[in-house]
Amino acid sequence: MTVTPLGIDPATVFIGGTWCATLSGETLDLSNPSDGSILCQIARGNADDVDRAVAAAEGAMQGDWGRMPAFERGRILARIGALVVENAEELATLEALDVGKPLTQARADVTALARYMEFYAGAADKVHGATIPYLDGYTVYTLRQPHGVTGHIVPWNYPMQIIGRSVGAALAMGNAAVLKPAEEACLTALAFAELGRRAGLPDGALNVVTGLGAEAGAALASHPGVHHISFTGSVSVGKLIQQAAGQNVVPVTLELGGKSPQLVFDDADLDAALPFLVNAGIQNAGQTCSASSRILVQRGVYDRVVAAMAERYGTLRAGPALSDLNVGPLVSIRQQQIVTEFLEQGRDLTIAARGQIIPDAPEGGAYVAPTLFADVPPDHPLAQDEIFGPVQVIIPFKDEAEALAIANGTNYGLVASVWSSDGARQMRLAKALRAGQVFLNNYGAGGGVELPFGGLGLSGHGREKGFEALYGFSTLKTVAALHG
Ligand code: TXE
Repeated sequence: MTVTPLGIDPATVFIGGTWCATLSGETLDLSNPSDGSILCQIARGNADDVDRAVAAAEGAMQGDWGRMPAFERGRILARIGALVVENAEELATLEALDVGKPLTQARADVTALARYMEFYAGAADKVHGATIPYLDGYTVYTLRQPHGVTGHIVPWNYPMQIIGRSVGAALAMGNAAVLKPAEEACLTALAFAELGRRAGLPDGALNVVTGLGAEAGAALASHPGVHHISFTGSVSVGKLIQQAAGQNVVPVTLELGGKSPQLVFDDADLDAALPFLVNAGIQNAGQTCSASSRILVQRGVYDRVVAAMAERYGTLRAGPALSDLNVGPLVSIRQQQIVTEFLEQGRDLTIAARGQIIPDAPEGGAYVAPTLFADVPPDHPLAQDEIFGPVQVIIPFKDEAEALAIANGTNYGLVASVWSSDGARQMRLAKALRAGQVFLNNYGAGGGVELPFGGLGLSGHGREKGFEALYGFSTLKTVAALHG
């Protein structure tokens, strides 16, 4: 099978508005995690290609793109959003094949990408500075301006969503973007660039260089012509990105995953909570930065919650992405190995339930049976480390203080949720939980593109999504005129 996203040769890169070969002509295999087959060859871009892409982006900033009125940028983003909707089924299929995501979940990602484009289309001309009252004889105001060339290093778990929130916001603010998608899943990044071209993005406003992290990614992160880096991925690479950006003293946005808890109190509406408890853990086979991998349950309802979650796990089926079961394969055999090693570390723990890999799942697929552990000590590696697979741990607690200590007892701080009918408790915990976002009696709030998103601690820093992202993708200039 050779896949051609929207008719594009996937072994090319997109630089200066043109699909072209890399300078080296080298390629990489892109594999299908559902069966281990090769989907196609992708370009193995390297530092030379990144150089060309950064130069093209700088050219766009000096040219039509840099001079374009904000409302025109918004119109182009709106056209991209419309094209995303027009090509929804092809985009969903590409994402499903490439990531291993069940088709229904891939379709939801297409919808999110379209929403990001709509949101940032509307926001493009609504970010402005302020006038500041000052000494007599002065007029002082601020200008919000783009950084210039922004680098976007994107992982494989939600390519479309992460491109939408990061590249969408950067373009809305008038930056010129260089996107380095993950080598495991990059087809929708290519499709996105093609839609941008068709929607009328000026040459160089968006450039895409596929390739390996240690080659194209590292070259982009350390490039002196890049003025802002946004990275979503592992903690270890996040640290490298921050160091590289530090060499050039440019700002970074890091979104590095988490170990996000849901706290279920005795007074919670369990019927409302139960679907969220499991879904937030197994969506995208648990390969979600905001996955809820820890379920903290108060003693009074503990047995009921464990039994109900176990029952749901018993119904989970893992199989090929296009058969659209609840769980797909992991993105790669490497990721399957990482998760399998975690499961090994849990061999002394209590397995409350496991889902099944369907019997006719292809041999070469990267499948892991969804696994639910109960009675897990809060300091166990499975309760501390990001697993990034369809694995959840349940931890009992006796009271609010203990729940809070356990919830805050990891080095991460991305998401937390509280299930309780006690309003005062909700408010106390919303303040005290160490997380970039806290959900009360829900988890994820449907993922709305309007909601700022980001973490604390090892989960990273900076905020993407919503209006907040536009501040991150811009710089503030103070202008003070002395006119007497
Ligand atoms: O991530 P990497 P991996 C976590 C998750 C997962 C683990 C490993 O726990 O099990 O990370 O995944 C690019 N300079 N998350 O190894 O390597 C790479 O090409 C510049 C959480 O796949 O961080 C890809 O585009 N770039 C996470 C991107 O970084 C480099 C999503 C992510 O890859 C680079 C993914 C380098 N030296 C993994 N090395 C989340 N927060 O959602 C790699 N890259």
